[in-house]
Amino acid sequence: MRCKFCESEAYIRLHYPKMLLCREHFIEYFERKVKRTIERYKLLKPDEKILIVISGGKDSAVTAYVLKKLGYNIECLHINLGIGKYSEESEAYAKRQCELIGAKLHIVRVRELLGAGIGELKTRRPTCSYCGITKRYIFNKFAYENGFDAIATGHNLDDEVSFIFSNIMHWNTDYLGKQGPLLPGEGKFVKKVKPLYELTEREVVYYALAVGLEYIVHECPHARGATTIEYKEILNAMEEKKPGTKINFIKGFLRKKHLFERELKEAPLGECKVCGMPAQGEKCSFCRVWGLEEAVGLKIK
Ligand code: Q46
Ligand code: ZN
Ligand code: ZN
Repeated sequence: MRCKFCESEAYIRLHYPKMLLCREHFIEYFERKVKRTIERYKLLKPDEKILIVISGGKDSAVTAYVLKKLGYNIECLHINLGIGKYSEESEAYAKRQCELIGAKLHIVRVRELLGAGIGELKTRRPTCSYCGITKRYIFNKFAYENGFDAIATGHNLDDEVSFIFSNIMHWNTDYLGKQGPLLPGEGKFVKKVKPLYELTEREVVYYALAVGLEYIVHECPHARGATTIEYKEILNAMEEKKPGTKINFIKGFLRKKHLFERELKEAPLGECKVCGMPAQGEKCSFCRVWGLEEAVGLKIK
């Protein structure tokens, strides 16, 4: 079967819009879509310094690859979580990806920084909960201390739709008012953007393969992704029956987002007495979880 635009063999069949594309034309389509997402939601300005948190997975690698190709000023950060072999492998992939992309890579290792890896800390919190707190703190503080204007993450359309869908199914609507492709910066919180917001997971996988990006396929041993995967499967079945379901769902959500904004429960933020970053109590959740009495420094030496 032939590409819609040339005589070459088709590389991918897109369902919405419906068309067959060869490898070259798919790459072009994908990059144009990222560019349009950035413009439509006013995510980035051409002169901004952007940090991309590279996990070793496909989404962050593709984000870095495309932003670099579109001419943005990017640098990458990999956070080694200290989860045995999984983290070793992730770091190796992150290094290889940044070599291929031609981007500068910074590495922060949780065990070196905090004395223990994720999963080894004695706390009542579930592992993924303090892992999330740790990652968000490190990438925000790293970006803040080193003068980055924005943090770009690899969230794709499927991640966004399944997140919103599952939260609505449980009427966990507290934070939906903050969801979207752009979270503006505020005080010591650096702006966060999602350039792959309108691209499906399938398109991201095909793009990674098309440009030769290798990525980790093993899951973190702490992952309990079953429910997310179930929601993604349900949404994929709906998409198959009615192409365009996902993108229309997300666009409708953005139009109605204001309905959830008044539910945002945001206590005014003070400053953490240990590290000076925004905090709801005396200490920020990161310093609390890790029992810190002294701030960790993330400034590049
Ligand atoms: S939160 Fe949990 Fe992930 Fe951290 S402990 Fe692993 S699964 S890496 S996305
Ligand atoms: Zn073609
Ligand atoms: Zn703190």
